[in-house]
Amino acid sequence: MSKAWSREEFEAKLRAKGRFYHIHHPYHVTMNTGKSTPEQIRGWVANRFYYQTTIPVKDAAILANCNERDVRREWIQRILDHDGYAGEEGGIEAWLRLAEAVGLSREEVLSEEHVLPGVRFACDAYINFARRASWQEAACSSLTELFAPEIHQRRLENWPDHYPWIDADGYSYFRKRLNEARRDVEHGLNITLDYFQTREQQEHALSILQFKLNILWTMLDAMQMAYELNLPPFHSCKPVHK
Ligand code: AHQ
Repeated sequence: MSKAWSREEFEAKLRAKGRFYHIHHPYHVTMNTGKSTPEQIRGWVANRFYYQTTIPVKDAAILANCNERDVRREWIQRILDHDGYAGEEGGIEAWLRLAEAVGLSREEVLSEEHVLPGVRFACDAYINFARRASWQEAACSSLTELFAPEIHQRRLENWPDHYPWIDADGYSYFRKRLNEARRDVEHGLNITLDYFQTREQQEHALSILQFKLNILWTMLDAMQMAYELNLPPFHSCKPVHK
């Protein structure tokens, strides 16, 4: 078996996976270059809401599997960041404000009526992975956030000019996430660099990160089919005669 990578080399290999990050997905490039229609933006916000609601459930699964108090006392912050607590509305509530800012109603987003099958399956795969995997493996899967600060920053820079019709109040989620992602990824990276020691374990960590990159990419594939290519689920099936 080949020699383990040094800590620096291992971190560099993890960061090199950024070339597969969903910032490079055509759907995201279209949004960030101002070419998305309001329907395509609304489709993305309504579907990504489902992803946001799965994050605290995923993080609770990690806590349930984690027997280390020092790790739990830091990891639990992620649940509070999304669900909120007395005096802090939380990310899910902020995402609902983004939804209203792009012209969706809270009810239709909360109803999940717009959530595409492919998006649901990808998000549910993330939760089920976190339930079944070791807490260290699940921590490693959150490392796509190594690349997240840039994606939030790009939206804050580009969307207001490209989409003047979006109420700027909706952007608070991206601003909030900038700092939270940086803090979270510091913790997740240290867990990963400490835990995956042998070359085989390090390669396994890279495949876990690829699995999560696949989740993010697949969500946008489903949205591209439905909202850009006009090939929503069952598009080829005979319409039901009312
Ligand atoms: O808003 C995002 C978020 O709260 C999280 C949690 C984290 C995880 O635990 O996997 N990943 C993540 C991400 C968020 N936003 C995505 C985006 O493109 O806005 C990026 C995504 C990630 O990089 O995994």
